[in-house]
Amino acid sequence: MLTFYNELHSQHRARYEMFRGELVPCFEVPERADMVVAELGRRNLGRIVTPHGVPLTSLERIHTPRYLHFLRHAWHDWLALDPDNANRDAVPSVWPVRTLRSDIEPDNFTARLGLYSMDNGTPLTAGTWTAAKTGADCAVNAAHALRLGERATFALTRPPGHHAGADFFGGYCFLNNAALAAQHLLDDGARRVAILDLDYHHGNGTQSIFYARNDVLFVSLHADPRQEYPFYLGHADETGIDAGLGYNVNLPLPAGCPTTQWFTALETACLRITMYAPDALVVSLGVDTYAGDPLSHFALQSGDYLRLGERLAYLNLPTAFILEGGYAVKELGINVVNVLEGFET
Ligand code: SP5
Ligand code: ZN
Repeated sequence: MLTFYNELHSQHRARYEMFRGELVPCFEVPERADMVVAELGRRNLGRIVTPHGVPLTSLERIHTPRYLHFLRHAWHDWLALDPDNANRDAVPSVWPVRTLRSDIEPDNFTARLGLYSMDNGTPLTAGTWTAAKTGADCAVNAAHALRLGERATFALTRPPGHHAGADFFGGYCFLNNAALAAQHLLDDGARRVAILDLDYHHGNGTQSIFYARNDVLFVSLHADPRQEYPFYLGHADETGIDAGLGYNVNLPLPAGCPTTQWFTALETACLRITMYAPDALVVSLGVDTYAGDPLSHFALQSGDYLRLGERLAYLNLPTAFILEGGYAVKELGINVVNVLEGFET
């Protein structure tokens, strides 16, 4: 499987995230991607290449110009507040919730940080833009390679993307790599694209981006948002609006549910995708569904990821895999590469 690797991912290296009123070491660490590269090297799974840089106009197909402008300049603006900020990550602390206005962009950096984010657990660092942009390059290149005839491709990148919306970051995500890949496939001639989101957490960003559209089917298996992040989206009654009505499918599962229940929901998802008859598939591949994941409460074992890959191959679609979450760092490479290997065999 042709892999596009973001060699600059480690430029995004956040120190601490807020958890229960305390700063704890970040879960989303550079070692995650390193583990996947190492495992790909150990198994015989095809070439690993560096992506070509895509123009900002490709990112503007999904993200708003003012959000992209904010993200590109955020570190510079943060340093302008205080040179000592070079040793501190920028963490949001105030948000325009109900009754407050979000149509006026404040001058104040702290206020803009809140306007363009959804939580305080996603620090912005010196290299965040570089890492996220190169990751988006990987996703768009992975999509493009499908149009050039590859059966399947893999965007090996971090930070992840599926929580990022058109104009906000959060959930460790800054640019929505899966959405960028799907949009690129459409811009390149595909009529319909399905996105299957398998991360433990609901892909609120991806859902919101395509919610009123019928040229992208979004199907997600995730922990019930009543119990788990992102909390405020991902319920089963969210089925799309306007032209998009019927093209958003959420399959929330109780935290702690057995793996048989997860695979039953996967079957429902696969049948819905087959009915849609898309030209291509984008998989938001989070493996925080693993039993040993420190953030999550599903029970998949490493061997289950081989079975998952086999089921996805049976859909018989050109497929771009995009790495999302997964925080059991030691087993992350094995679990991710098991999906890819299961797909190829
Ligand atoms: C892409 C992705 O998987 N994002 C997940 C974002 C989750 N953010 C909330 C994390 C809450 C921290 N909980 C710590 C539990 C320690 N036992
Ligand atoms: Zn996740």
